[in-house]
Amino acid sequence: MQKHWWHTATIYQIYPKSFMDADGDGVGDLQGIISKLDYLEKLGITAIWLSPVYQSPMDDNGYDISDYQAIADIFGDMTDMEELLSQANQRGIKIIMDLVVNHTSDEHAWFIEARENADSPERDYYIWRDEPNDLVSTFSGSAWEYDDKVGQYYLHLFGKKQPDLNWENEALRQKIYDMMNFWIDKGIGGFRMDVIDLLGKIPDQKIRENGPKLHDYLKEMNRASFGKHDLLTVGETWGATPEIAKQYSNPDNQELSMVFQFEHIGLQHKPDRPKWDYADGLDVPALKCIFNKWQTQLELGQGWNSLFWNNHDLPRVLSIWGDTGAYREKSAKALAILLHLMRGTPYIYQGEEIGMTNYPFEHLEQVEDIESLNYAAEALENGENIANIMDSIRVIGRDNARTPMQWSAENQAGFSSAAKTWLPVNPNYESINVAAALEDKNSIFYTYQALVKLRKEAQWLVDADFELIDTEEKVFAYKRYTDEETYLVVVNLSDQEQALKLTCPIKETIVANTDLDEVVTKQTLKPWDAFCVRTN
Ligand code: ISL
Repeated sequence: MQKHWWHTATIYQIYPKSFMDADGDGVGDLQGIISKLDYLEKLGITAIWLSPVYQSPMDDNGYDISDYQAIADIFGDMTDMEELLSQANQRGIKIIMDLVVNHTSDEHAWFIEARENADSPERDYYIWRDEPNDLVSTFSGSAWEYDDKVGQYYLHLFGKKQPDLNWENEALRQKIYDMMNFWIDKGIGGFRMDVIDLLGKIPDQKIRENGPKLHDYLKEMNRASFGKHDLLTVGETWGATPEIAKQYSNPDNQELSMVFQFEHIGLQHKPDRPKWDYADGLDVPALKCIFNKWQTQLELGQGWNSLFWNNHDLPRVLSIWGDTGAYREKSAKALAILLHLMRGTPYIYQGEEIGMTNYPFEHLEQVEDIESLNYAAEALENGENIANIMDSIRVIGRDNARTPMQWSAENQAGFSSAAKTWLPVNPNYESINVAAALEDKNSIFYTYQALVKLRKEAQWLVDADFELIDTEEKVFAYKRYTDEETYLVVVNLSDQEQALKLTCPIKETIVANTDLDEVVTKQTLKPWDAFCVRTN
């Protein structure tokens, strides 16, 4: 198998509005990110996945792009972007840009032209129909919006201000590849591809994900842009199975480096229910089955996994699956150890490395996220009571991940000098913040730092096979083994003691959040105990 830099990389996701505000307007910006590169270098990450910083009316915080080759004023300008690239590269950190090409903003010049001029090439860049069908938007309501000027409906699988692009149009595809090359020429490290599995949609047949031409488009994109460079490409694919993930990530297919699969995230809500109908607690046996399937079915050389608990659309993992009370630090380390020692490329979402938690949202007025707001409006219309709606938003809403990064115990958590930030700072910032984490040698930060370093140095993390070990229900244990070495990872995913039979002698401790001698003597795991050892 050809080795790439991303096989041993850990990626750090930045949500620009919430990372660091340098100009004091209450919103994060590029200069803010630049000012924190030393911190990221200390963490050791190889690349930053930068959520969109392009020009945008910010209806969906930048996932609604009005110019792919310009920077949003709130974040800075192209000079700041170039400075970020060069300052990051000097520290050995690559920048992965977010590629949002399922849709644009309705304020993109293409859409404006498409609406105004029936004869323009741009008209066919979007998807117009005389009559809507019953496709619904991910952000509630019909996926079709009537346009007065055109006298037809356009498709929007997300917000009304996010019209879907028509990938059947060859000229449009070429424009996208040109735009990708513009960024590649600037020296970026790759692309994270927003809802990439929707590109092959056939709205008339109500096919959204995994349409028949999807992989042809990706092969074409690969040939026309990143294929000639050693870049990381990761597709967001909610509908991927291991079989589908191999189609994307098998090197022979020349499509993408890897995809984000969301099967484990599906455990956050009740089966076959909308995400708002969240599940109580973590179904550990189901989680084991899912990771076992992905780890064993994406064989080395035939596909590659990405590993994540968090992103900007998800609740904070500690709040939904970990412990935010007495075991906050321990459960954060346990979850990190579980994830980072599997095969794949791990992703850390800003604040995860210090154990940030959900925000205690109480009123709808505190909510900014379009998905949550549209859901609330629809649910209220259907007679749902506001307390239940707020309960769902508090547990699973996207703003939980988007409150400002907590840098210190100072005003606004050191994120901004503004009196009011775009989303409020979590009241727990006085104890949960970067400054405190850096001072404490036992903090979550240093466990992440150790895992990132291990990922860079330990070849077995790439090569070794994975085998799930049968244990107590709430214990997640697996082996990673090569011909020469065997590693054992054991994680207690509960706040109860668990019995453990450790039969092999321990040759070396790789990482642990607990006193291993005690575990061995008592053959018992304390709440949230986690470790990795080499057993031969
Ligand atoms: O989290 C989700 C599942 O209910 C959705 O909110 C989310 O829209 C979906 O995961 C797709 O996400 C991506 O595309 C959206 C954007 O709002 C998300 O932030 C982005 O990650 C539209 O561009």
